[in-house]
Amino acid sequence: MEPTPAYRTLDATAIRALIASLPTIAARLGGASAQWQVREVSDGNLNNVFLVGGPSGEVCFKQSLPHVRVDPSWKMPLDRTFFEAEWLRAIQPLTGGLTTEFLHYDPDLYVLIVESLSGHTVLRTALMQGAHWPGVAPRIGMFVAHATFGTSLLARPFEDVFTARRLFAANLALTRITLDLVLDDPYRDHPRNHWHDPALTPIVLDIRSSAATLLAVENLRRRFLSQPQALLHGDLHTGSIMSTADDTRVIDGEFAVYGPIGFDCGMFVGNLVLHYFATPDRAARQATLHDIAAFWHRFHDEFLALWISHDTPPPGTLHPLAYGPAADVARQRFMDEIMADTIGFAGVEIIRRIIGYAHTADFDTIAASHQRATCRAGALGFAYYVLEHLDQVRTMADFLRHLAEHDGTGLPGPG
Ligand code: SR1
Ligand code: MG
Repeated sequence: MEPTPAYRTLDATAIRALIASLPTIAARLGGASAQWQVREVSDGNLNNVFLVGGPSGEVCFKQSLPHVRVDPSWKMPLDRTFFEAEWLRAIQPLTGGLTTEFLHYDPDLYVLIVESLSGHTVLRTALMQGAHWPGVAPRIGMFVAHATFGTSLLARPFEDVFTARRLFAANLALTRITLDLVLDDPYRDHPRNHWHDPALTPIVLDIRSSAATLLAVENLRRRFLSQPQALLHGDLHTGSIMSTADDTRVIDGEFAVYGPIGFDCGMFVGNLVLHYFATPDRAARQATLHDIAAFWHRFHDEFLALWISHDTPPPGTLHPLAYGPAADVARQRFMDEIMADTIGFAGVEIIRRIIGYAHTADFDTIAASHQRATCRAGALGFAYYVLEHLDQVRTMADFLRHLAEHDGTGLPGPG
């Protein structure tokens, strides 16, 4: 897709001028536009992001670039802010205060303006700084339960769901990125892949020659493309979450697409596992195990509660669907399917963050390079084990038990 004639990448002066033309947002900032501070905070791989502040308030200003921000030679269509705006409009009414407030979208400039969260910290950064906020993981469980249940056929007439599926099915460029970077490239030679230490190479070669692992990945790839269960965030890593101890927001929904619910759960769990292996002490690792369990239980219980309350007819009325014991079994099967997907997608997320294109900063806190390599090898080996033994890692309890037992970090034990 070529930029429209009106498109140009905006600098601080142009950002002030654009916001000055939007009375509601200008009023939110207060004062005269010349006074507004424009601060670039671009952090992700794809877009320009600025915080624009005036005497009375601040907003977050995001603009798509015609290329990947961190690699201008990788050309990209601009429509990702459109999909992020549509995702926000779809999930905000469902998820209460767990995301950012939508303020404005400009379809010519591909600009999205949302509430600023400058008092919050990116969750990955907070975790790397040693913060432990036990409320965050269950809040993300609530977020995923409400966002996915509320956009699924379980909650909505098929006409609404099919219309939304058609809209988000056009998010081709970012869905292609997910397919390539998460589900394809790490399992073959590709120039985008890289890893930091040659000590990881034997594990990479083992992964690529393990029939069970490749079959598991192929199955996940098929499920990602062919199970449009609900509207996904599509990139729910710890860099897509901003938090304080008491307030957590999911941001950056530009990868939104209909897909299997376990994809979002697996992205979040996979990133907590990366943090687990990068964590310098056993008490902190224990806390991460609790976070993963707390996320999963809150997601599971909330999703089921929403479903049961939606299916329960008011007293004295007839309900069009079968319910009773058969409905309980059907619900349990669906939850088990989400759990299996969660485990599988967590595995591929861990692998791609260590040997694929887009790594994460979690391991950068470990000073010694040999120890960084050992910790990365621990995470990679764990994900490989999970994918190769999905028949034995069938529940989140299995997953957590294997994680706790997986002693591949090379870090000192207690005492
Ligand atoms: C080229 S985009 C690379 C990665 O950054 C995004 O946040 C997604 O995780 C994507 O896979
Ligand atoms: Mg992002």
